[in-house]
Amino acid sequence: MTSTMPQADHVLRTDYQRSVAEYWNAEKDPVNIRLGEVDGYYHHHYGLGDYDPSVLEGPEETRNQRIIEELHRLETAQADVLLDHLGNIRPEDRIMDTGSGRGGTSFMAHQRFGCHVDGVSISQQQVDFANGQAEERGVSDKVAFHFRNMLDTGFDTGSLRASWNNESTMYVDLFELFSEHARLLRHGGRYVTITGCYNDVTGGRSKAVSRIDEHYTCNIHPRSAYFKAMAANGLVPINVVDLTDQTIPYWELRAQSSVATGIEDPFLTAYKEGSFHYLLIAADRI
Ligand code: GPP
Ligand code: MG
Repeated sequence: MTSTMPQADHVLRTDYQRSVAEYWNAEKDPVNIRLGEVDGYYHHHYGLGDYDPSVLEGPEETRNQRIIEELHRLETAQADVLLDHLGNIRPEDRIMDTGSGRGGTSFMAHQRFGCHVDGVSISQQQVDFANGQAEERGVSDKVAFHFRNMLDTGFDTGSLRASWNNESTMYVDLFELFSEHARLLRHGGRYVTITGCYNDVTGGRSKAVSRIDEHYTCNIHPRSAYFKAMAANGLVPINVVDLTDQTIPYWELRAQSSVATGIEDPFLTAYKEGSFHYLLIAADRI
């Protein structure tokens, strides 16, 4: 047995968590790597805003690259919207990215606020990749990634000014998740999530939403679950923004790209039929 085994057993507590970790440890999808290579910010979330239609025109030899750069610009715009909702963060504050992927949002947060950022992920591969990026950027004293479970991070109670999940809540129980965020945040601290959730009003999980779950091995929650779990854990929403209309162009462009993965149609169907929303929720810890 290697010395890392007991730690892995501690972080990955269920067969489900182990299968999610396995998925992300193996993931090398061009839609994420090629986009990240554009400027070194590697994202694991989708995009926001209108795309420039001229990327689809012009010389055929550079068309793919133009689309990749445009998709990346929209993904970066999404992270900026999330950071816009974190409130007034000062350089001496500590903030946390739970489900930090390859680190894109964490590095943008550090660049914007100059504060200490910790990221946690159950994928050792992602943690190692993101820490390598921190070294390369010369910010490893301020931005650090940890092989930890977002439901039990081990960080100090009341230590954070802000925390967020950028498209990672669909892997966990929301009551357990918000209990941990509430523990980590100090009074008045801000929590933000951008997530895909299904629409209670149209009924249960639609076929398109089920296909998304199947694709990522995740479990998309209903919209109502977010507010119940926040209310139960002292997190009081201050902003709820329906970003659905703003993310549809990203999926339309992605569907026409060389890096499409096959999940574009279910997203477009789910959003357009109204069974699914792309939602931002910002909440204060009371
Ligand atoms: C992955 O981003 C995001 C998720 C797995 C969460 C699912 C999100 C919902 C809104 C339901 P990614 O950038 O790794 O995905 P892809 O490889 O498809 O670009
Ligand atoms: Mg992606």
